Amino acid sequence: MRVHVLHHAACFDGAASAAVFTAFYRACVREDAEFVYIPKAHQPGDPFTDADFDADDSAIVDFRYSTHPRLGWYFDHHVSAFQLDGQREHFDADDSGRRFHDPNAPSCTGYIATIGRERFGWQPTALTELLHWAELIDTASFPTPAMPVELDEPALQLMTFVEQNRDVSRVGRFITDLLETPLAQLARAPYVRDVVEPALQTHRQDIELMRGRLRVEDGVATYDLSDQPPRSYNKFIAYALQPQIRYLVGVSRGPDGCHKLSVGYNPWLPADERDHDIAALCERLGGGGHPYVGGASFPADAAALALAALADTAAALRRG
Ligand SMILES: [Mn+2]
Repeated sequence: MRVHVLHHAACFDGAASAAVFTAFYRACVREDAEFVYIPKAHQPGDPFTDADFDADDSAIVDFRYSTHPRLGWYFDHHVSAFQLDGQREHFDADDSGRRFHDPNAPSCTGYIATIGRERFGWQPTALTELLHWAELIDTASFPTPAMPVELDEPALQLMTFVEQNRDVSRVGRFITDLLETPLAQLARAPYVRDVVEPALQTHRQDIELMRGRLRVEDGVATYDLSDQPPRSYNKFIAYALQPQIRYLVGVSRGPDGCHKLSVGYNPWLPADERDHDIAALCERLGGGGHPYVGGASFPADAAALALAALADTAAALRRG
């Protein structure tokens, strides 16, 4: 009895969802099932293939829906779960009792545990630590800005492993280990260190780079990293360096080479003290987002445009 588990790739909640689904399935459906984990990344159109569903049973967790006739189980909490024509209607018409979607669930990992408890009488008591961290990480509700930057907690090192690992052959083993090994012990495993150590080294260099570039004026911090090679940065570094700032605006080059304007309201300040709609500020620039965080993208050869947008946005935020 083989079960394919299709899960969001390179995301801690995706890996933890696959692990918790496995424990749920063994407890409530079939104890002797064997699991194959298949990471899925976003792409335009239908990201799934027939081979994804070529098993005795299948599940999609923390990722987009599929109308594939062989889909068994579905658990997701993304607003963007139903992107193709007819998918939402297909989901709504399903009466198997095996497909679940709640855009208000803080993490998909926690959502699987909740459905397991409420609908199937499952008690995921052995998974308390994993459930706690998956929820904290996916909602980014860290008690301090230092926590997601120092990355000292074993769970945050495992998050770093999931985000940076490029070797698909390690994924299945990692998900199995998440179920069977205390997080502190798994964070010390040699195959985890092989990925985490170089990532932490780059991250420490990023912290020093940001320390040198960050400018604060009237509670608004800005940075210009447009001269750096394309890559992604830990989005909390500036808040850890300057915890009192109200807004953060910066330009960097994303992994695709484009200039990326990032705008945010300090998530550690009270939500009701925000006096700008960041989504609206970014929409003026052809971007978008949420009231408290957003961004806009500019072509790889348009650094000047991106830096002008940075200056304009910072000036608007300073006017308060
Ligand atoms: Mn998620």
